[in-house]
Amino acid sequence: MNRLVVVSNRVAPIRDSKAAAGGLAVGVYEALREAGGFWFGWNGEVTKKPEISYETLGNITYITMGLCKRDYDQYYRGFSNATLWPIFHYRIDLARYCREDYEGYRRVNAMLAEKLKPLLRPDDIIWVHDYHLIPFADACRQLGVDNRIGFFLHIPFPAPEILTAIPAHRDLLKTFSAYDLIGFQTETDRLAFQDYMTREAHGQVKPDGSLFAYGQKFRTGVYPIGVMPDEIRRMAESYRGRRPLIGRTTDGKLRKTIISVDRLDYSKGLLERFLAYEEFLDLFPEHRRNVEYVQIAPTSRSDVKTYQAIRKQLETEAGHLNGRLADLDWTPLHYLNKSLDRRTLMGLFRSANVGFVVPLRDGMNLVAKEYVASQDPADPGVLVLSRFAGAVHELTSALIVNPYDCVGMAEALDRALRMPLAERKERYEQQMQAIRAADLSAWRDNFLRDLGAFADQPSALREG
Ligand code: ADQ
Repeated sequence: MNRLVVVSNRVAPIRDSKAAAGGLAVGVYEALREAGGFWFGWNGEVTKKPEISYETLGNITYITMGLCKRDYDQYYRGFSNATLWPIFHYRIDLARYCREDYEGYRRVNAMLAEKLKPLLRPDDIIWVHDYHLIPFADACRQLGVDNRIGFFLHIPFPAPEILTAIPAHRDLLKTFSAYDLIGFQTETDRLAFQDYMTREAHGQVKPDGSLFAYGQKFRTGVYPIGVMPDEIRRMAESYRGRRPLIGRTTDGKLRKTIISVDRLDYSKGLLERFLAYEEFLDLFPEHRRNVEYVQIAPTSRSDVKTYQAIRKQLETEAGHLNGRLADLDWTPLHYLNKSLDRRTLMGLFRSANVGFVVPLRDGMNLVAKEYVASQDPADPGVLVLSRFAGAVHELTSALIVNPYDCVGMAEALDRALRMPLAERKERYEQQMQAIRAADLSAWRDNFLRDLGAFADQPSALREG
């Protein structure tokens, strides 16, 4: 078995997969735990003297380093999160571009490639993750690295009309051709990428489905990231008996609950959902006092300006909603800016009647899958899901809503809360089938299988 080398922006040694927050970390960890290898990237620290450090836990070695302030500002806070993130989520209005940031982004990718190169063996397979590291393979190739290198994009890939708003799009997109395989969450994302390569870069789709552009042949594929449904269910079940306090009335009865869990990010549509919930309480006043909505949203990227602005808006709307509607014994909205451990989170999902997952744009959205996988099959809750989450391609029997349609979302909440048990069960079973068919192991195995298909002739295949 070839050794697996994973490269991702942020690397934090995982001591317990149950404690690891989120899909990327858990997925990569599981892949590495089986194959053995190392995980390479930034340790999350900003330091004057970035030094490499090594830590081995089981058969995974974590090789990490800090970033100096300038690199952090230009590569991470600047081009990755103030240019690429908004544009890839269709928010040109929030994007900021400056040449120095782009140069810093390229420079940090080159620096990381230089640090990685001496650690590589010829038959290592390199798997690079996400938008921070698009030019990473190109930087490796320039240093003579001939290993197989695959890339997986966790976020959406935008239509070329949006993408070309990045002044450096030509230089950036060319670097994709240094990969052997590029993976996307959905076919929509893959087609948008192919569209750019054929229309903007004058590339061709070969009869075998691969792309030829910039003098290179490379493959693309769709690998929807999944969850580990059995583990989630076990975690959720083990929470039983310690039912969360939310939803309890003063006379001990349980109110119905709606739950949302997201990083505090403008792409997640948090403001839109607060407004829709208020609309729901106005349109259907019979639900007042009988329902509570819990939004858990730990702050993220709080030193990027747009994130500070959205946080303020949410605080204002949450205060307004509760101020207008709450009573001594009823708080309609619980808004928590904190992280919870996964077991508690899965327990909360299981106890909530509705999972309200309505991002404005999302690569996949694992919370949607986690919510469904946490449910009690005998009495499952209802998933209300945005048509703009990648997960909608698989979870077709959720209640699908348009997050820009406030009244439509309010009506969906009403419908979800009233849905009869038989219908809830039927929808739940269909969603579980999809979740099992594309679980986390399938994501990892299919991607690595396809990347491994280049084993016999790595460089020959790469030249058209
Ligand atoms: P994210 O944008 O972070 O991921 P998501 O897919 O929902 O979005 O994953 C978030 C993960 O963090 C989930 O596993 C969730 O349970 C966990 N999480 C969120 N809030 C939490 C909290 N308060 N406490 C503890 N855990 C919390 C990016 C892309 C997505 C894509 C994933 C994986 O933006 O579209 O699905 O990567 O590819």
